[in-house]
Amino acid sequence: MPGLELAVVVPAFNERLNVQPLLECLAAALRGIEYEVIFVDDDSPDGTAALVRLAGLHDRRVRVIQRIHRRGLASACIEGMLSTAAPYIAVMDADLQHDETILPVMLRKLREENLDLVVATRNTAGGSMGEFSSARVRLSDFGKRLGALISHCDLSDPMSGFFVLDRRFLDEVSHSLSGVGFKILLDLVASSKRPVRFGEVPYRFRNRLHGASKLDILVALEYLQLLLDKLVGDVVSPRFVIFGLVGAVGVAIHLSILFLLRQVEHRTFAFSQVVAAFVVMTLNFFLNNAITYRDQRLKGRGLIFGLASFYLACSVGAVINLRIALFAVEGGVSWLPAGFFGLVAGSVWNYAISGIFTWRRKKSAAARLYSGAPVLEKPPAV
Ligand SMILES: Nc1nc2c(ncn2[C@@H]2O[C@H](COP(=O)(O)OP(=O)(O)O)[C@@H](O)[C@H]2O)c(=O)[nH]1
Ligand SMILES: [Mg+2]
Repeated sequence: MPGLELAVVVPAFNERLNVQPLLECLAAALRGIEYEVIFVDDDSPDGTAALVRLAGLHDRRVRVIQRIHRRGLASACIEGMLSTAAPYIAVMDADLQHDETILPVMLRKLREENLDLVVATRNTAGGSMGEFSSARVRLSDFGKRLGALISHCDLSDPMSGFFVLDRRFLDEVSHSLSGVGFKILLDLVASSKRPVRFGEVPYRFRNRLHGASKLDILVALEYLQLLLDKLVGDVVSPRFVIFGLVGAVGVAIHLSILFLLRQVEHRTFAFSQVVAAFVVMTLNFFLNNAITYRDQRLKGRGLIFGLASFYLACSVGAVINLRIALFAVEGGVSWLPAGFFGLVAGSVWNYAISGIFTWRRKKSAAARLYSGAPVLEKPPAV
């Protein structure tokens, strides 16, 4: 029996209606190729995972990785790619927007030209952007230019989510991947320490038949996070940079409220300072929950506990800020750098403590199950 040649990794969120049509399209397009299809589902409420498992009962080439308490397109693709033994790996969307009939062409090109990667591109001659709004095309062009800067790779469609790669290339870059946001292709090429050998195959981007796009404004922020990680990720965590930016907005708002209450309302300094601090802590909490910790966003009761722990963490942070600044001033440092040191120390504290208590990762069911189990000295014999 010929061995497995190609794995098709399909990130999916609420794509129930597209599962069966996609499997049929792949079966027709990949006739003669030994392949498997791996859906990576983030616990879609519409039951996508259960449906894929049902399909897997009748077709052993089909399986699903169901991730609980997780979200993210790029990280889903990475986990799918790492889960297969196939020497060639394709990534494509579940929504039938990617034209599966060009997969054999891409695979042949990858093999015959000994490439790392073949990308299906939407905007070279012969390809098309489908019915995208002009604003979205402009945004995509802007992102593309930024992406080219960090990836040192002249892809004509670096935002494409449809490509085939050689497993050896994946192994080369897997430890450097950021796994943030929507742009897995950019992540892959920007993680390479050497020029990537790539090819391109144009295709016509189809319109969605079922389900809705998951792209929203926060995806743009995640893209920024990916760029940050690729630029400064070795030095400082991009999450900390975003936390710091949210904090900087907070400082500006704090000073504005203080000014308003003191100068316009003529309130006492202590009152104004306390009101400003509470408004800003609350605002920062919700901004961090929506942006910085988007992947671990707190909801419902968790939101209330989270807010309370954030108030507590930031109050201690404020004391540390003040102590350090005063200490520096007493040591002869002038007030501006002293204030800055205090602010940085307070922010590092807030970031560290809120990361541990406010947005602590939920323990997965598996982790809870195994937490009491003895640690194996040696891997079990297979
Ligand atoms: N596992 C997983 N898949 C996702 C997530 N967000 C989007 N997807 C899937 O990724 C693919 C592309 O998303 P889509 O919303 O169609 O993006 P668009 O084509 O750029 O509008 C689709 O197959 C989605 O179901 C996610 O958070 N987790
Ligand atoms: Mg889509």
